[in-house]
Amino acid sequence: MENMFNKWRDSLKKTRDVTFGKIATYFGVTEINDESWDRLEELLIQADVGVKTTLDLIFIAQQTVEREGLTKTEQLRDLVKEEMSKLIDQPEEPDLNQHKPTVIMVTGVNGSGKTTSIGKLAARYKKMGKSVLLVAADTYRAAAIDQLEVWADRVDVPIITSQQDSDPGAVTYDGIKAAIARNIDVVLIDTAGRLHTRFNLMEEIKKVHRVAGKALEGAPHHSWIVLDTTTGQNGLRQAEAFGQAVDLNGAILAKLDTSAKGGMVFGIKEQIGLPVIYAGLGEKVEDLQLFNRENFIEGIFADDNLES
Ligand SMILES: Nc1nc2c(ncn2[C@@H]2O[C@H](COP(=O)(O)OP(=O)(O)O)[C@@H](O)[C@H]2O)c(=O)[nH]1
Ligand SMILES: [Mg+2]
Repeated sequence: MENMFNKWRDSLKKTRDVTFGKIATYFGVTEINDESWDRLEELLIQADVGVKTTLDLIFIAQQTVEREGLTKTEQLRDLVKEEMSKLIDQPEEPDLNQHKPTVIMVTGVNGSGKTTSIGKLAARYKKMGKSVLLVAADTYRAAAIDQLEVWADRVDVPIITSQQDSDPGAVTYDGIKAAIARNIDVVLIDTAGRLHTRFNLMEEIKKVHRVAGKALEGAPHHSWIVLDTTTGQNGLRQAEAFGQAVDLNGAILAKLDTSAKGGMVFGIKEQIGLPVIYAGLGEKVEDLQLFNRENFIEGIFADDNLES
């Protein structure tokens, strides 16, 4: 698992350099005083952990410091790391054997990483021995359909598409029916993501969700939002808006490797109550990985001076 940790550590370099690494270096030699608490609060907020989560964390840490009589900031750092780890869950790989097909709807704003994540998931599930079918329900831009087709070719899985500007509900229905007819294990639905403030988009997403249930009772079995880590707290507000339209049950955190705002993971759990299931650690197919809590926490606090 050593290599796997290295991948996480490398991908989290920006997050570490800009924020969490500073916590690690700042806390080490001095006594805990008022200034340490202020500094900790400042660093956590800067890291996009979110105000509420930050204040909760500090409250818990202050209680523990008092109760256990801790005096060194070094001890405080370990405590913060431990408490942060408790704030997030270790997800399990979603069970794809419960339904046939398992229908997964993927939402999120334009550019967040939906299509790319779907391509990577298709490859992942195929490798796990599952048959996969893609549905191009982002019908607004011809380029969006093309992009998903490129992934279908690359991963070598079937895709159901329609003409540009056609009804996304109709292609969703056709896609699920085709998957049932072909005995497919997993259906991944790519959706449009124009600004979440647009009423029509939310209505459309609700419709795709509803139509999926008409094509197959209980579908979609999973509804995941893709969040672009570079958007930080803004991304969380997007998730809230999508969450009002459809029942989300998980998040995919894309572009963790290009962002310094990895602290967003904590806000996703606490502010919108969603587990992060997968994380995008890079551009390559295998770079979409099951979120790994331990690698994430160790990665954001890693000491770069100790690297070989
Ligand atoms: N570095 C990196 N780039 C990513 C990741 N996920 C997506 N991207 C890039 O983000 C851009 C937008 O992705 P796309 O899937 O088209 O977003 P969509 O509009 O939500 O479908 C593309 O250039 C992707 O290559 C990731 O995890 N890491
Ligand atoms: Mg797309």
